[in-house]
Amino acid sequence: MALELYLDLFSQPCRSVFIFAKKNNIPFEFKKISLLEGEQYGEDFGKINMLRKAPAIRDGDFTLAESIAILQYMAQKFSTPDHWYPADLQKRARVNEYLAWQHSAMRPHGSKMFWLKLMIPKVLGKEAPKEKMDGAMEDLEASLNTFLEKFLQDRPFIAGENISLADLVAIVEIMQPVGVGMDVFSGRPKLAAWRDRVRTAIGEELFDEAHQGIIRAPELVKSMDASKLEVFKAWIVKRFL
Ligand SMILES: N[C@@H](CCC(=O)N[C@@H](CS)C(=O)NCC(=O)O)C(=O)O
Repeated sequence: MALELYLDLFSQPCRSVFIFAKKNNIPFEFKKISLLEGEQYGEDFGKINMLRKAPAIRDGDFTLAESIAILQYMAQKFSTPDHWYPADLQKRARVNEYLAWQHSAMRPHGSKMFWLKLMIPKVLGKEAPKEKMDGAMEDLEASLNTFLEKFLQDRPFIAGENISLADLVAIVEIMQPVGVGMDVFSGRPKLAAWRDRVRTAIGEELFDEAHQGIIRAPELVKSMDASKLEVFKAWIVKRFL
């Protein structure tokens, strides 16, 4: 039986799981879970992931949450090419180092721009306060600088000569603010060159397929019925304002 992948490609960790499975020809069934429509709170999804977050997977009677755990599970189960999650102790440690860091830096900082720039105006009907935007921008810039100085340095990819899970997890997060119109690559030629290498390694068609939703996010969100997004109001105020 094929893996069931529960995904919404608006979500960065879902894109990494989607790209990894497709790139490695892992047979799977795409189970769309629409986060903005609140499908993660439904009874059926609760049985797949009680954390009520996407991505999640089902492999027979085994279910798994958390994108990093899912990527590692797929890499091991399907014996994907070594470069994704190298067996070499220190190369793997380099990948793990980035995967551990990004949870509390690149991920929240990229994601925050998406909510402040796009979702807050839509849900609350007003722009996010300037000081919140400025603070979020500072955090994102700091994460991008750390990414370049500490994690990428002068290497083609985070763990060396080849793409790994670390680059995949990084690119999907860095593309989130791009989706709301921020050109994070402008003025950062090393970052832009790395993005091009990652896109080529993944395959341009697959990269673009995974990101087409987020690139069109402003247009898609604009056409959404704001009353359906009411459920996010309290959460946004608590988390971002
Ligand atoms: N640490 C988790 C994060 C998953 C996560 O935060 N998913 C978000 C989308 S990017 C989600 O499902 N949000 C729905 C919600 O919080 O209601 C992972 O890497 O899989």
